[in-house]
Amino acid sequence: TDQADTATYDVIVIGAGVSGMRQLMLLREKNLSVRVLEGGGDIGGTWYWNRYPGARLDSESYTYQYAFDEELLAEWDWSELFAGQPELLAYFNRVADKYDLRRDIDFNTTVEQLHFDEERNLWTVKARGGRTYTTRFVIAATGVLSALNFPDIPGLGTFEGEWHHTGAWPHEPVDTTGKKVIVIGTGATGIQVITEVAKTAGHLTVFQRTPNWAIPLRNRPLSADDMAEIRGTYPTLFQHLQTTSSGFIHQADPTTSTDVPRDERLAHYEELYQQPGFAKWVGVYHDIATDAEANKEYGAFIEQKIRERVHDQAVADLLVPTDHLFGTKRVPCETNYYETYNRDNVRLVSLKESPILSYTPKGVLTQDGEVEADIIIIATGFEAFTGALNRIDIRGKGGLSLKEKWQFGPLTYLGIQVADFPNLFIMGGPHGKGGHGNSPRCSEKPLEWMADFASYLVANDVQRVEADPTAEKEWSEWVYEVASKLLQAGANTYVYGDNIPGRPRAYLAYAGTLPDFVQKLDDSAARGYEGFVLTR
Ligand code: NA7
Repeated sequence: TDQADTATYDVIVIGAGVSGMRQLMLLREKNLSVRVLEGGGDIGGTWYWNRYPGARLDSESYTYQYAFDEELLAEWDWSELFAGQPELLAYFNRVADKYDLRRDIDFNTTVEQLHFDEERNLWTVKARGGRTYTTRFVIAATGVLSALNFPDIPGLGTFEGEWHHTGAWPHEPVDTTGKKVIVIGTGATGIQVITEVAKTAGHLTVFQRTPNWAIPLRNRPLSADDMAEIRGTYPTLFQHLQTTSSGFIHQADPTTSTDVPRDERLAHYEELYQQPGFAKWVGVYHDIATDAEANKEYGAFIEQKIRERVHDQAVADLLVPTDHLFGTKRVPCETNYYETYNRDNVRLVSLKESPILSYTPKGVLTQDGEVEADIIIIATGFEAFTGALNRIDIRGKGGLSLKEKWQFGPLTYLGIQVADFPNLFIMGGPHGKGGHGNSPRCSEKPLEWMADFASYLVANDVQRVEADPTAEKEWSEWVYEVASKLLQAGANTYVYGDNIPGRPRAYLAYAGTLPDFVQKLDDSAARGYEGFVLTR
């Protein structure tokens, strides 16, 4: 039965994750009428859905929190340098409670349709189950890694055991103790879940399509003294994080590797290897990201580390990446991941040598035979950047579908608007910086900018705002051009969409820096929202 929400909102925000929650607060401050629609049963987005064992930050916890509320910053203690999912969800719940966010959010409300009414300049939003809403503006805070990717393997319905995608993990704990478990996928998620499940499973089989360059997380508990020290940095920390390229605390080393003598270089790599988090990825000599030769030397160093940690060199051979250079795909952080393959109860199967043919009632059939399982864990990631939007039937002017418009790759202006889709804004999607990198830092300024813009549009009675097609063309071409110069252009990665067969290969992220991106938003606003066409 169709239920209509009879209000006409100024803004509907889709998604109550890390970005959507903050967007709601900011729009409230502007006294706009806002409703947030969320598919999940509660707030938290990524941290609501990804409850799998081992789910954890690879950003330092204190860099990942909201920066706007001094009281909250003073009160909240992080228990670990890299917080786990339960602590993160508790944090976002604390925020939602403090700001009474839930009163403006409809949960279990998965948006399926967004249709633009050209006569009235309003969007009609239809959720699963039939409930409809009317709004002037829509802000999609739908996340860049939220649309689940299921591998194209037949027969899942015939499997008699339990199966779970890591990105839609049940709320009740899944007991893997003593069980036969299969994990499919060895990305950042797979690596976390494999390490954790191996500790208790009776037997674990890991199906690996492509090995990744993983680096030690080096997590540790934070004491009261640690927190006091960290808190002392807050006044400047959050400003500083706006100056780094992706909102991480680590920054590329301006030194060129070849300017440093080889033994000094290698000693430096050893030092880096002992440091926590992305120091070993984001914080390396700058040319490791751009010069293939410099990169290969560093890759050889990491390879040696992997080989030292894995007893069986035939297994190590499978774990060392050969298809892509270090850091050209998202580098997973790990805690004893490589040592996991030294356990008697763990077996690594390379799908290159032994592809999966189907699921069966008892497990998974590969070319080399059947592997039985009580539980199958599907850690195959997401249809990144565009998936969450493409799964909604979005129709702009003349009934044009967004999915069709993007069939060869995304086209946007600033990653925020799409020509022919008036009054629709994207906060965290393709070709924008918000929502990617150290996500809360990258989205912070764009969300503030967006609230200012929405307020301006309402105050000035703007009926229609859309990306200027020329601005869209220039922005898209620029993004594609900048990306083509990175070493990353040589890797198959979700950043190019080609982790999923049949998806067009097109660069989906934003290749510039966070401060550059924020500057571009501010410049547009300062010039009366240049690049956007406003109709009163
Ligand atoms: P990723 O990084 O996309 O990893 C997915 C993994 O699943 C990766 O190892 C894939 O292999 C593998 N995969 C995907 N499709 C298949 C099929 N059909 N068969 C076998 N294996 C497959 O997703 P994650 O969830 O790990 O991480 C996503 C982000 O979330 C991450 O960056 C963190 O920021 C959090 P491939 O390498 O494509 O060959």
